[in-house]
Amino acid sequence: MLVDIVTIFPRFFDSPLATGLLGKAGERGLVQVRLHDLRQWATDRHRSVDDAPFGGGAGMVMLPGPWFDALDALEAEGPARVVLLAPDGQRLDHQVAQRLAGEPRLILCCGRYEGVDERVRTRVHEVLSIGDFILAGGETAALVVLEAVARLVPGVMGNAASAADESFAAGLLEYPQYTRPAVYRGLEVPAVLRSGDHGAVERWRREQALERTRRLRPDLLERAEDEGAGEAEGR
Ligand code: JA5
Repeated sequence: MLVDIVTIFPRFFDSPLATGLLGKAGERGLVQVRLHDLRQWATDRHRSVDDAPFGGGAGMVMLPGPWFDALDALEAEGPARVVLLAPDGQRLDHQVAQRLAGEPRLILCCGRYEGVDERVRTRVHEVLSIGDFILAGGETAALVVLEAVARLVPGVMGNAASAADESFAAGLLEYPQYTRPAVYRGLEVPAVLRSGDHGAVERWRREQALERTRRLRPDLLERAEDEGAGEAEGR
């Protein structure tokens, strides 16, 4: 997968792209990320990418020109799914991440200031949000999208992660995890996990995942039911 990121802060992505899963995916050529400074498509001698809003009001709005020229240049290289990060977008979830992971190429557009000129939206295929809060710009949201998507690209992660993904895709939270020591400051690891009875461990984990989901995220269970993932409840 190829991911083009357009931003006025390309260096924002340096450390995350060099680290951990994204670093390894880049090294292995499974997820290639190219960073583009929006200012390279600015046209005045100050390389401006923003101006005051028509109608007045606080702050600045990103100019349409640099965005249209950036997308003209990048799309001339070939087809890509163009995504704008903004608080009014579709909420990112596992299903959206899976859909994007199947795309051969994404262009992630990161706004700053008070946002981008509305006309830029005529050039994007979809708008995504990572939650109901305001950020200083789209970069953090783009990074969240990138990490959620990259780990679903075939070959980026091993089988253990795939199994956990299936659990989330089925609409359940993960079961509780423990490692050594068996007793830490008086806090005990549940006996079943040390019993050696793999069937009992399996049943306990499923029950815990279900109980935890019911208690903390009942909305996930309702959705799993709607989608016919009833086997999660033993049906
Ligand atoms: C703010 C100029 O999904 C949460 C998001 C908040 C936020 C995003 S995405 N983009 C911007 C922005 O501010 O461009």
